[in-house]
Amino acid sequence: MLIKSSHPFPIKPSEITPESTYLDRRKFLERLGLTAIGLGVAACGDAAEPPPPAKPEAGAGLAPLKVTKSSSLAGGETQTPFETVTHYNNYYEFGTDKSDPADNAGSLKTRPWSVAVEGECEAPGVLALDDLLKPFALEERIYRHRCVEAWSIVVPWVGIPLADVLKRFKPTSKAKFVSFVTLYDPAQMPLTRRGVLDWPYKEGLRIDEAMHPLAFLSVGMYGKVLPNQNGAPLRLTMPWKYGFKSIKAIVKIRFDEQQPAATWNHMAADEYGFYSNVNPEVDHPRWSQKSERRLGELFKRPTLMFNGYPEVASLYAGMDLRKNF
Ligand SMILES: Nc1nc2c(c(=O)[nH]1)N[C@H]1C(S)=C(S)[C@@H](COP(=O)(O)O)O[C@H]1N2
Ligand SMILES: [Mo]
Repeated sequence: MLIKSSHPFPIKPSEITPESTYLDRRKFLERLGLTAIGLGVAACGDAAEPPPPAKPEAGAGLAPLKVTKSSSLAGGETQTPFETVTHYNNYYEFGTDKSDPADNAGSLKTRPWSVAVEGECEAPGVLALDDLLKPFALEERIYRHRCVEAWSIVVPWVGIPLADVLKRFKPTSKAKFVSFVTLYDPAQMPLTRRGVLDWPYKEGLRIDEAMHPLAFLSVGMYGKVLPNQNGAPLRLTMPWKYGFKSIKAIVKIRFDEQQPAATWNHMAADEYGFYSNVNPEVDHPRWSQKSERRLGELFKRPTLMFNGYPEVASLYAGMDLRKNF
């Protein structure tokens, strides 16, 4: 979803391109520490250079979280290093380059934080995040996470099944969908003033998708509180859907009767469907979805149907997944 121009306003769908294109290759290799090898740059002659200052421990300063259980739900695949997952982000409120969120999101104030729950439910309300979380034990879920741009990571998230949280608000029979809204605070997110997306960032799910046991609300990862660039203090984690469904910094949850607006779907409905299930058989109009690059790996690997979570298939029984992409 990289946008070519730095001031694309108004943006055209044709200006949104996948990250892993030629232009970004250099940066991508740098992140993997491969430029010296890949470009044949010799490291000789640098003997006089002082050693780089010792880096603080990854995630230092983030509070550790107590988890009651951990489920390995990525087929035993290797976890992507914390450093990679925290320095290669999509979070357009803090800039459109992959390194921008790590540079810019640190100043977001994540406490006090409240979440408004409204719409078709018997017990709506505005809750302090800590009160929202209080009744629940935190668990760890190791999930694959695949961006529509055809890169992927494996992350040990910490949080709560989304269904457990939603049930607390007693959705009525009219609640056919659930929508989520990100904080929109231009004072804390100055780059939103450039336009780029139609803020606040919004996403939505059908209620049965939201109630599926794999649907997850994350408050942490790698055993610690979420870094701001990864969506602190509360983000959705939908492992069988493209990454953009996993909305960050949630301030509002709403039960809807009608299908809600979703940011990327609204921006370019022909490119980003409402469902956005990972599907190697349905290409993005401008690039293939058949394979992906796991960050840290050199070669592409095949993309799996529903990102390797076939247990969600029954949610879509009888649906034409080419039409409902
Ligand atoms: N509010 C908000 N949420 C967002 C985004 C965003 O730009 N703004 N980007 C999405 C996209 S495209 C992806 S791939 C994931 C990235 O999550 P990560 O940075 O934790 O890997 O966040 C999603 N959630
Ligand atoms: Mo993404």
